[in-house]
Amino acid sequence: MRHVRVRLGDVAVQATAASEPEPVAGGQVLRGLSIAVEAPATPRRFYRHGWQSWSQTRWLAVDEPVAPVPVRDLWVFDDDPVHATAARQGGAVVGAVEDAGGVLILGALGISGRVELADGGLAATSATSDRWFVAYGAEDEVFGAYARLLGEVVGSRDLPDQRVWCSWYSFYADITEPALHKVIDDLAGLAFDVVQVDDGWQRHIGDWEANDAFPSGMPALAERIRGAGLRPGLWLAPFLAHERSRLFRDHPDWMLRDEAGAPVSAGWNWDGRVHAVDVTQPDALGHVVDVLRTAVGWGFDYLKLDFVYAGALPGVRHTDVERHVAYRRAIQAIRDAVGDAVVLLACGAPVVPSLGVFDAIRIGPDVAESWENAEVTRYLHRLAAPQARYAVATSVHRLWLRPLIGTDPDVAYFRTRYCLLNEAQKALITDLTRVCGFRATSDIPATLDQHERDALAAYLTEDVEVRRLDRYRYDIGGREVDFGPVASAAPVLLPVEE
Ligand code: 9PG
Repeated sequence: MRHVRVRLGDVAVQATAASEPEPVAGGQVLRGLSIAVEAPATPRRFYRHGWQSWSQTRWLAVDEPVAPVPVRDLWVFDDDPVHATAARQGGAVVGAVEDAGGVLILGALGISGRVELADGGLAATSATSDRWFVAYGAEDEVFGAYARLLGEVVGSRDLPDQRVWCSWYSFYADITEPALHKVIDDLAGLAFDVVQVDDGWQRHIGDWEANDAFPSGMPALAERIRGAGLRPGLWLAPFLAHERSRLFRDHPDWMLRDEAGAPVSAGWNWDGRVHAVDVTQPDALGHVVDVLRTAVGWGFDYLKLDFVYAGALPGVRHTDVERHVAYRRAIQAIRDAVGDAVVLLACGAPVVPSLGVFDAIRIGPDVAESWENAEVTRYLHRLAAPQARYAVATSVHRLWLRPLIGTDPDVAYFRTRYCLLNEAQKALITDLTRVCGFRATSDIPATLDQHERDALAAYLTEDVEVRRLDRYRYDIGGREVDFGPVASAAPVLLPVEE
């Protein structure tokens, strides 16, 4: 490690690295598994980039206190559990500080790393990448330059704008064959591309076969969707095994283990504990790949792969590779098996390790038919829990990913029934889907009144141009939309009472 001087446009900053800086388009590259860069002026804000889809991503004030999630079982849903109790603010792979003159970015040219707010600058470490991009200037320029380089290193994929009907945010897990048939029929005349069947069709988390609510089976459902002129989409959580699944019971040797030999927890959901499949175990990976090949064989060529952070959790693996490398090899094996024509949407996914393999990724937590779950944020410090407000806030801070992958900000709402969002809140979510080029809803046509149905129909066929004006303001078809009041507000996080 040595002290080096890094010239970044008009300024020069001090850094600690293993090498002298090497100039690249838009900035410099520093080498080392551990790097520190001083900001040219006193930082005011820190850009925290959350580890996985749902993880809080935003510009924090530098004096915002660190507020860990006090419940261990929730860590995996919120961020990288390895850093859940870190003393400093930090994020995954890339970070930045903003001062009065511009933005200093420090980002790994690789799939993993941690960037923390340090005294007067940024400090970073990585187990997989010893090359870091550093630049100083306007936010869109430094993030744009980083995205281009990252794309060269990890890859990117193009996805045309999508128009998706997804079952989750109306039916939740209570989907049935007749209910979906009715929706498919009622979607006639609405210009959707995809009908994506979400959670609720499977026997169990891990047992990826149709349950009793789908008596005709999954191929018949795919055919029904295809017959309506739509692309069949299916949700799976292929790296999870519920404690009561057959997968977990029959294949204990396929589970990721901790140092003591116990199966690693991937969280608590579906009324029980879920465990992580060890995707480096060849038979386990072979099984996962078979499951997805089977889903494609049923006729589904749009797959939403959810809770896939489970492939990158810390633990003892069959093959001793870094956890993000394990994840990436597994998703690459899936891509190789299903081919390029299948759309793969990542959800609950470590973001940068998903680039180049997935076509699209959820870039924020779940929306919900209510704006905010104040207890959950205040007392549990959870910004990754389903709530529309933080879904918008996190997604807005991930738009720099757009050149590398399709960006899914979750669904828009056109309905008034079964929805507590007000018109302004619904409009803001809808505008975000326009910026993202990913139009989705779960609204059941039969619950919409004529006016709402017309609005949905127009939304699906509209051709609007979107132009970024600044960090939070966009021109959307001639209207100026400001995400700032929602995206930049600091959440109220109360201290945990002893
Ligand atoms: C299906 C859902 C939908 C949704 C996904 C994902 O933090 N949490 O506890 C948490 C639970 C569920 C969740 C996200 C976060 O939702 O994002 O679109 O597919 O699974 O179960």
